[in-house]
Amino acid sequence: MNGIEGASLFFGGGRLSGGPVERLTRRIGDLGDIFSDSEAYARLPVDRVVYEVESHFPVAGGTEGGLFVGITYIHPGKVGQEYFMTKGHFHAVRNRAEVYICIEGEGMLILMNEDHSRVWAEKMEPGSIHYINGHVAHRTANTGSGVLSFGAVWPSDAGHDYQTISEKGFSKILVEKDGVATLVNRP
Ligand code: S6P
Ligand code: ZN
Repeated sequence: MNGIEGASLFFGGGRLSGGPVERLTRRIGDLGDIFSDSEAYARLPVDRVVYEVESHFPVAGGTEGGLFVGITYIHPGKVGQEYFMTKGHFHAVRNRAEVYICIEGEGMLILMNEDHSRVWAEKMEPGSIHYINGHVAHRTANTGSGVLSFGAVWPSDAGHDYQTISEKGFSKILVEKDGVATLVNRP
């Protein structure tokens, strides 16, 4: 043995493999509280897949100093005029930052400050790298016609606060307006 080892994790062919990988699927039926147009939402099949996440957790959740890594795949689609998107969250430990690296597709990273007074977005395209400050809520939307996929790396003690978003939402939503992805005030 020469002491050289392969990586324990590998991303290729649109899939994370190698080390232990946890897979999560979010379907229309799981996302009732995030989309604004409830009539358009009710017309979609509850089992339609909106996004999938593959994550590798090398240490236990809550461990200080470790990192988690994941790949998110958002399918193309809209609920009314609002693009398919992730639930979105703050980190439970608010000062924990995160990095996203876009792999494939077209999308937007939607960000909101802690008192919900400001929402802004960054364009995601293959190769774009996004540093998400701690204290900032983040969600991603697929604005293209194919799958949007991106890698994420975040601290193992960050945790997720979904509750605040499910109760109050983001103060702006991303909709298609005259063919262009546009942030508008939440109706
Ligand atoms: C975790 C990181 C991503 C998201 C994933 C799904 O901190 O931000 O892996 O978990 O994009 O989004 P959500 O909002 O449903 O967790
Ligand atoms: Zn996060």
